[in-house]
This record gives sequence, C-alpha cells and structure tokens, in this order.
Amino acid sequence: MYIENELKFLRDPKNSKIKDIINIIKEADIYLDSLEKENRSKDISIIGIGWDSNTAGKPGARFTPKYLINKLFELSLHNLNLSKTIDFLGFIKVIISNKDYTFTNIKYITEKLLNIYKTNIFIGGDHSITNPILETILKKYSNLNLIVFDSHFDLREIEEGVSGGTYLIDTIKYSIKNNFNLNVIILGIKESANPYYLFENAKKYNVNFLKSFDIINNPNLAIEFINKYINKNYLTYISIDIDSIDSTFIDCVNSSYGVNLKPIDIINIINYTKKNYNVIGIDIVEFNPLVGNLDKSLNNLTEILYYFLFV
Ligand SMILES: [Mn+2]
Repeated sequence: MYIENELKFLRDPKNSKIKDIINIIKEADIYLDSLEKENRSKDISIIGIGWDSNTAGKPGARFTPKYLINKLFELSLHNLNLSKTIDFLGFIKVIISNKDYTFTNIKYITEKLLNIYKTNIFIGGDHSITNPILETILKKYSNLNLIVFDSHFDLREIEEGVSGGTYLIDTIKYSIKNNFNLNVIILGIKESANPYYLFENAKKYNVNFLKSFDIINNPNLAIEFINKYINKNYLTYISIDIDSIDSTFIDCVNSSYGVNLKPIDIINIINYTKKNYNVIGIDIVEFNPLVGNLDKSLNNLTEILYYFLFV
C-alpha cells in the first residue's frame, strides 16, 4: 500500500484512544427521550454549551467545547477495563445573543440529564451557564453543595448589561426566594480581582471562601476547608472557572491574574471530593481559545478532565 486515506505517522494498532470507549451519541434528543421513558440510569454524560454572549470581555469561549472534546478524544487510554460508561451527547443548542432561548434549553436538557446520569459534565461557555444548570439541580433536590474554583466571587451587582460576574448572586437569590439551600465554597479568590464590597457580599450571603495564596502555600488547606464546610447530606456540584489557574499553565482566558492555582492542585482537590462526596455534576467555564497559547492551555485543561474521568 503506497497511498493511505489519512496522513499517519504512527501505526500502532494497540494505541487505544479515549474516543474508542466513549459512546458518541448521534441522535441525542431521541436517545435521551428513550432512556427517560424506560427509566434507565447511566453513569456519565459529557455535553458542550458554546454560550459566551454574557461575557463582558472578549467572546470566544463558545469554541471551547469543540476544542476540548477533540483533544480529549485523542488522548491514550491507560486502562481498557473501565467500569463506567461515558456518553458524549454533543452540544446544547444555543442561539448567540438570545439568552432566554438558550437558558431555557440548558434547563430543559439538564433536567433530563439529572433523571438519567449519575454524573454530568458541562463544557462551557462563559460562567453564566452555571446559573441555569444550578437552578435546575436546586429545583430537583432543594439542597446542594457548590464548590467553585474561581479568582472572583461573581457576586457583582451591575446596573445594566450582562456579565459572567453575576451568575452566583443570581443563583443565591433564586435559592433564597425558593427556600432552597445552596451551600457555597469558593476556592482561589484573588484580592486583586475583587473590589472590597464583594468580600462584604460574601459575608452577607454566607459564602465560604479560601484565597488563592492560602491554597498555594498549603494545598491540604483546601481539603480541610471542604471537609469543614461541606454538608454531607447534600449532593455536590463543582464549577471550574479557568481564571483560577496559574497563567503559566493556562492563559487562554479573558481575565488572567498571574500567580494562581496549579492544575495538579485542582486535580487533587477534585479527586478527593469525587471519592469522598457525591458529585453529580461539574462544569468547565471561561476558557477562551481565541486568546493566549492554545496548545499549552488546552493540554493542561484536558489533563484536568482526563483525571476526573479516568483516574
Ligand atoms: Mn472568574
């Protein structure tokens, strides 16, 4: 054979890749409907949400799901005996600049996913997508632990326009209004990223937080903090804002704050939480492939997702 269909540099038939064990679902709407109807339960879903119309910075996070999925699929699989099944469902339909349509869609799909999957992985998008996901989870379970990796509180009170910096205050207000219990733990707060009144808002709304430098100086502190403040009777959701990661590792982000958490710290904290508490969902938000060094940043981000799924 002198000509091949594909350009190949490595011919290793045993080079098993992630995409070989993930179920790539073609007709996800029909698939989810039939699973729901038959009351079937499944392990893990992965779904993209390419929404970035709420960013005050440079748009681009809408492209993250595609890049991240492609990168993940090409990684090697170190263990063929996976006990869990993973479905990649595709991308939630978004209409850029139509927030009502898009958020209604996110809620509609999230509700279905909660009925079927034990763990759901949402790949954003800007941080505003976390709001419709959390509102749907709270509506179903009433109580929830939320662990956030973020340089920001996202408790801003803006006068006009849209911003990713308000998702948490919006969700907390929704939770209070409906008598739900949202127990918030933020890891990675940077002083230089938050005006004084947000520290006051954190206090006012009982948001427990650890500063970035405290975790950098003592990574075990984050685990002690989680054990202290988590409610063991609640399910847990994790939200990873990429701006909590040191720019040496990931700089594909609109608002970068230099010295910050290392990917290995985040991997260890997530792994501990996953093993000790009931994590029903996780999102990755605010990664922007249109700024920074994409190759480097994507490698580091994919590692976090790989270790959450396979190790
Ligand atoms: Mn942030």
